[in-house]
Amino acid sequence: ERSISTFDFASYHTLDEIYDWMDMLVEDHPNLVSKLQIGQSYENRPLYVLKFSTGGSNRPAIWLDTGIHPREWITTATGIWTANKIAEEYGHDPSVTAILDSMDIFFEIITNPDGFVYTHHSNRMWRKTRSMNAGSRCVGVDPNRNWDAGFGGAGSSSNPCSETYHGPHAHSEREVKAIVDFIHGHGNVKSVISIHSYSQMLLFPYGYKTTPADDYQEMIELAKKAVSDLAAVYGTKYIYGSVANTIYMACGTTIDWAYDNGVKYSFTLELRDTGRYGFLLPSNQIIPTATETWPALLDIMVHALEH
Ligand code: ING
Ligand code: ZN
Repeated sequence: ERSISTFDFASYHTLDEIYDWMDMLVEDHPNLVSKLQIGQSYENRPLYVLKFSTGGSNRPAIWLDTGIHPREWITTATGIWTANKIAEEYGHDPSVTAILDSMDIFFEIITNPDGFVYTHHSNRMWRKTRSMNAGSRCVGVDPNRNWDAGFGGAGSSSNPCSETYHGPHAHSEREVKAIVDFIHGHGNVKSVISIHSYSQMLLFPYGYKTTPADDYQEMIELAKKAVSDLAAVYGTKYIYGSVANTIYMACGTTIDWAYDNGVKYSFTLELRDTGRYGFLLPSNQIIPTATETWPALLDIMVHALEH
């Protein structure tokens, strides 16, 4: 019998297993969770988003995504645990309850399904989409360099064979365009949290320039609180700051596009670890990683609720 109670949150799963889990979550929480399709991938897979909502119409919303870079398996696994946690805690945890009493949460767990499948059967280290590049034998575009925010600049490549290839034009990738259209169409998204791994960082705009964002002070204070609450769980240390000043210049990223399009609280988390296992984080770290990340996510979501 299919049941959420037998789903193993401590293991990495295939695309089909995760799609089945999504349906189970919806079945178990029909008044809270629904599944939307916001588009199709290059290889025509559905792009599903879990919607957590207690009603209203076009409530202010929080967007979360995991797995935009498919080799970052810990992000997808953390996304599954976190979505389940949100569903379980509504009506119990006061912060989750307050958030969902006036906001909606949209969660894209498998943001790059073609790449995710590719990491399972061909190349575990795949980062990009799986689209064909005209005039090149190399496949794929970096979906975190494809956004219309400083598109094509420093920290992205015009070479289709590069891991950071920005693509032929902004939003060329269906997986990116689907989110752009969704967020624009929604019009009331207050926070975007785009989850990557690895390096244990909490990052915010900008990546395409080193000048501080207008809301720099507010973001740095929120980030400081979030990493401190994360560290309080198991002592895991995160650093925080703007992308350009903390990790490197990066143009065409999700959070810069979101911020420049009116989403004030736009953050990226880079989950465990700092390089010992890197993208191949052992599955016995899934639940600890998700557990410590949870208070940081709540801090950002509560802040978006209160501001
Ligand atoms: N790191 C991110 C990357 O795309 C990042 C870091 C996140 C840069 C958000 C800019 C904005 O390079 C990984 N590991 O993907
Ligand atoms: Zn990434």
